[in-house]
Amino acid sequence: MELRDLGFDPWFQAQASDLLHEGHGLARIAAVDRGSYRIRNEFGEISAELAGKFYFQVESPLDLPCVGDWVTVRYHSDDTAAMIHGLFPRKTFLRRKSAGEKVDFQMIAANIDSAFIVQSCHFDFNVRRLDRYLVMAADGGVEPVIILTKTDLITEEELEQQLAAIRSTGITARVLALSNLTGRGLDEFQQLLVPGRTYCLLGSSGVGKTTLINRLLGQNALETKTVSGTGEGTHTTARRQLIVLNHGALLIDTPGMRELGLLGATEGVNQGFEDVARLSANCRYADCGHTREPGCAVLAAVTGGALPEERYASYLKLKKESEFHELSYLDKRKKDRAFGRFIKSAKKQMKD
Ligand SMILES: Nc1nc2c(ncn2[C@@H]2O[C@H](COP(=O)(O)OP(=O)(O)OP(=O)(O)O)[C@@H](O)[C@H]2O)c(=O)[nH]1
Ligand SMILES: [Mg+2]
Ligand SMILES: [Zn+2]
Repeated sequence: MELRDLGFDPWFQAQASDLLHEGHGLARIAAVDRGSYRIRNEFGEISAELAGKFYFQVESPLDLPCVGDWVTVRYHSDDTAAMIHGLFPRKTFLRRKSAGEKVDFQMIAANIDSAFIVQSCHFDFNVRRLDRYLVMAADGGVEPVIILTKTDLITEEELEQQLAAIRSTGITARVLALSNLTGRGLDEFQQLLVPGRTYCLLGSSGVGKTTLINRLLGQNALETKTVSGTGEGTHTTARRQLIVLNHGALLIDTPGMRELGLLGATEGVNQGFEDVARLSANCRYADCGHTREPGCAVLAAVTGGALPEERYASYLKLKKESEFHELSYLDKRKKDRAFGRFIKSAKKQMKD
């Protein structure tokens, strides 16, 4: 296997001369487990740790390597372990607001070509939540594909209704319905996967993300768990993990997300709502908030029926949350300073 097969394309190649020091190698983060890492290179997967001096460059948790990242490493112990020295810039990323009140981002995965936003047709289906994931993907420059699982548990009519519900909101992402049980849609899914490209599975717990990967691996390589009757999943997948499929596509499995909070930049909101963004080009005022301004083309579209009211409502809700996030950015800086103090004391400990 070559680095190119792991996704090291010309974009990363172009940065390598600046980052790669004599005696160092290149590897991709395959998993993160409480400060220790698994990295993947041409030869396989090994353990790695952050080099002490790495901490000197870290200003926020986002500067730490996450699954999918490319790093420079120095090998030791006969190349069975490594120290991570440098982090490549991220071509794309998936991040979310950390759980709880504090506004801060958490990296989910980096350098993803396509995100599979997975919802189960059964219990889990929710268009508003889909929107949130779509904004998350847009925010990080990742192409989204919607995957509806467990079609075996609903009728064809119900499935048609769900597909129609997605289309009627103006979502333009590709949608694929499948069943891990009957195998419906699996061929089509497999055809989406291109060797050397990286995919990330996102979605609630219990929707069948890991089962889908197991179907592709052709064995029960990864652990899954039966969900309770209400569809309420217990978290089975504990960590994010990069898996190399036989035919060469790279897939990242993630633990289900319980809560999907704020997703980020207003820009992301606009990208998730291209229909609203397009309409707003005709608003009288360039900074129109689309709530009560005279000459607002978005409001006119709602009144005229061209823009569904629910779609408008979820746009407003997301926008509000996003603005809240931006206001809270100063708070975040404060937190980053606290994090800086933590790093400083870690450095001090290393010197002692
Ligand atoms: N009926 C049916 N059950 C499925 C399907 N796909 C997965 N399941 C079942 O759903 C349960 C949960 O599947 P997992 O693959 O563990 O779900 P997950 O999304 O990986 O969950 P987390 O790892 O907790 O995020 C298992 O019992 C699977 O057998 C499907 O298409 N149809
Ligand atoms: Mg799982
Ligand atoms: Zn407007």
